[in-house]
Amino acid sequence: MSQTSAETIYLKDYTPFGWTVEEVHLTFALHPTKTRVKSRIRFVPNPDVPPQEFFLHGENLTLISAAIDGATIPPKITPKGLTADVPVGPFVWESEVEISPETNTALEGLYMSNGMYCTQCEAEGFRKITYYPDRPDVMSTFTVRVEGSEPVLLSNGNKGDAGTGFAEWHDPWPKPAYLFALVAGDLVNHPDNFKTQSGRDVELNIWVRKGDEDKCAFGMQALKASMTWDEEVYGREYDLDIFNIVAVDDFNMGAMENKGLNIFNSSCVLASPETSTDDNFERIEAIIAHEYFHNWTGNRITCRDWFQLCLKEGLTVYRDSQFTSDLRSAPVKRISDVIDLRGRQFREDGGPLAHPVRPESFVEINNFYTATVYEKGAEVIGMLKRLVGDEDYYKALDLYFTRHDGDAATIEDWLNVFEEVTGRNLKRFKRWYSSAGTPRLTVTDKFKDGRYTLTFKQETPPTPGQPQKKPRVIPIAVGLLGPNGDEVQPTTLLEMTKRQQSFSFEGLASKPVASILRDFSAPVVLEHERSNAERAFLLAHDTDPFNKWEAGQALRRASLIASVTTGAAPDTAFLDAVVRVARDDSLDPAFRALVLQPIGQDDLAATLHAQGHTPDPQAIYDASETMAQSLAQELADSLPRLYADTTVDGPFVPDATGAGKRALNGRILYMLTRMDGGAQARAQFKTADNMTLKLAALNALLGQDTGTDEAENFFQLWKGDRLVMDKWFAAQVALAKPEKAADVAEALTAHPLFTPKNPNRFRAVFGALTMNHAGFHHSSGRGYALLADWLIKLDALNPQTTARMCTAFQTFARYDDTRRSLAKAQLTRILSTNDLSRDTTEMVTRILE
Ligand code: 0A1
Ligand code: ZN
Repeated sequence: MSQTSAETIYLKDYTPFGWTVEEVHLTFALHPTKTRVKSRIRFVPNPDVPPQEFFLHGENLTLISAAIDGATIPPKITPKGLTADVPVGPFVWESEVEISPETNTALEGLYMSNGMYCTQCEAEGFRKITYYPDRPDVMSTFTVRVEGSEPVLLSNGNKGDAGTGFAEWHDPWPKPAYLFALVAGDLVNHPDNFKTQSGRDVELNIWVRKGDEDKCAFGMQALKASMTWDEEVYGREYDLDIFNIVAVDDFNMGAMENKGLNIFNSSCVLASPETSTDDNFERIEAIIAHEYFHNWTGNRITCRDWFQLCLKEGLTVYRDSQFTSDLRSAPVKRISDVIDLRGRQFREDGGPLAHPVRPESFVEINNFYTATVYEKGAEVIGMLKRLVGDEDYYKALDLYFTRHDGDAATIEDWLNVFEEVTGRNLKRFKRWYSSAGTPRLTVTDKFKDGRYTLTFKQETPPTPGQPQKKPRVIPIAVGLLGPNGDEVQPTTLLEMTKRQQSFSFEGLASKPVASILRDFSAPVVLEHERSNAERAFLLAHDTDPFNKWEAGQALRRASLIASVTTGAAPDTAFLDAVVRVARDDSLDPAFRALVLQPIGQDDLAATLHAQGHTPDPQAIYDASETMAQSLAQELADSLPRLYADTTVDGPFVPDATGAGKRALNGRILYMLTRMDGGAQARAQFKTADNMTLKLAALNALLGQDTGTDEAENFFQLWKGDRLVMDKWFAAQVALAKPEKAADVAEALTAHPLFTPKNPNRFRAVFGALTMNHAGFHHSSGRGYALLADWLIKLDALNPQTTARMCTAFQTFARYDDTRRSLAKAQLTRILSTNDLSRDTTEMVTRILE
């Protein structure tokens, strides 16, 4: 049976902790199964809070001793912590507990990864290390002594005493427990240093397992670039003498911003041209920046409670996307972000897991590290910046940093600084934080006597617990093009505040073509009936790169939907327009690659569903294949020339220019492989000296159901490299034909290198299966059953990753009766598993509701 006692936590129930914590002293005596943790904590009653029972969180701890002001006490142990009678005034709490890092497969708290000790405390992992008020609004300075035989012993803050078998660390900045970290192991470092804008020297290190030293240079460069960028753009300087990054192989998420000691999933920091693709490099750069930026947005100013998670995550994602735009190409970054937003966040917002950017309740907070909190949270900040303008945005941020430094803050605090700086009332805008669901924005237009009028209507479909929606403030960036393609109205921002609203442009000689929602100025679905000729016109002439790309997408989408619903052949307007873009050497290769990129099949299923159809995954797959084949045929004559043009001379440099050309190489090679039986891809596979080109070749072959020899060769070459092996596992499943995908995945689970204990490996196989849309949703139900089998196994080891992977089922209600009942049967089977975790129970329950 699943756990039924899980309690729901509500935002409205927030009450502060009754004490402040003035100092925390921790001593760790490390041992794989018997680590001892001693704590000494000074508590001072908070005069502003009515007296309350003294309660400390604690889970899976063996209490050895507890004392108050030096006198041993018998605390009362509860399933979630302990309570004790405490003095009326300040007191010193001491305790000693025993924990077992080696058997901690949940990867939360203190655990071991390949012989190395590491921690993950966000959101509520610290309570698995010692008894503590484990909540983000309790902040304190920490002094930590680590005792162990490992050569490297790390914790947060600055270095203190160290000697054989021990090291001490002191973090002078008060922090919540979720930012605590400890690492111990036989590690080697890639050192460097940084001088801050005020002239302070900071020691920088990336710590890795022996053998990975040659994969740190890029991460270090990204770290230094991030430190400089945050000084230049936000005026934020680093505040300790040392900044450490550690790479660990077993990690549930991407990385963690622990104060002065960031811990990274090794896949998000280790990079080399031979083993990493351009996408990997860009992601690593962004994640290093993201974690570093948290030092101010998350650490110096943290969250009052976990409902405010978007306060740090939305803002930090927004900041890291600004950083990538500045370092690379802003339009390419924007288009990629929107593809990701539609693929993950719109999907979440349109299904049973929809929740507001600031949720109002949760059972397990780990289930709310979502695309909505992160990516939509960042979009909301982007809209705010558009509405108030750059100057006021940075003024508001300065005020936020000065006023709230050292605080555990709320969304109200965040919006207040904007209201103060701009004099605006943001009450309506705040609905973006409280209302779930993606607004649909319909637009109609009218032209008369030189006046062009756009009328918008907004409507947000109901989401769980929110049947009715109030209108939101929607910033709509619009530009107008004249009949010859010239821009007659440069981008202007319309501020929509009502359910329905019209905006007019005067003095036009003829009816213009409107480019609406430029730069994707709001996270909405734009419904705009227009002719393919208009779309092709925009693809050719729009000066806004996002909308230029979007016009191509609209053409492609319309053609695919027609193919799926009526069996129509790919639309020639689309084929002609895309061929023109592909051949246009004046356009950025990265942009051309994005125009050539297929629309995700899950995204098409969502569109079909929204239009009232029942999506058939196999039909969507067939239409996508036909489209790809037609495009390859249309472009056939140019493919060899285009392919040759993607050659990048000289050694591999993971910058935007080279990456753009290689992205186009991947697209062209994919088409070429359809036409030449794989000859060029085989040649590229043999000669490629970097992973981007090698993997592009392997993918092109696997996509045509060939490449077995290359896959074997790849395996022999890279079987000693964990991260490259993840690519090998994933590629085979992702590119398998629908009817084979589940079999391929199942066979790979029997491979000696497969293990469910490593989240990266588990995700390589099952993440790839769930992203193989027609394979996962195959009418046999094999995809559903296989995933359910493994989720049940994984839940006993690692609830967090299990719960996260359950999201593959969140769209099940879109499909036909057969698929729906097959999926439902698997979800019900998962839910009836004995001792199912709270994490997974919550997710499956919400999906089934
Ligand atoms: N705060 C980190 C991500 C993170 C979140 C939760 C975790 O465990 C539940 C681990 C890491 C970030 O935004 O990068
Ligand atoms: Zn973050």
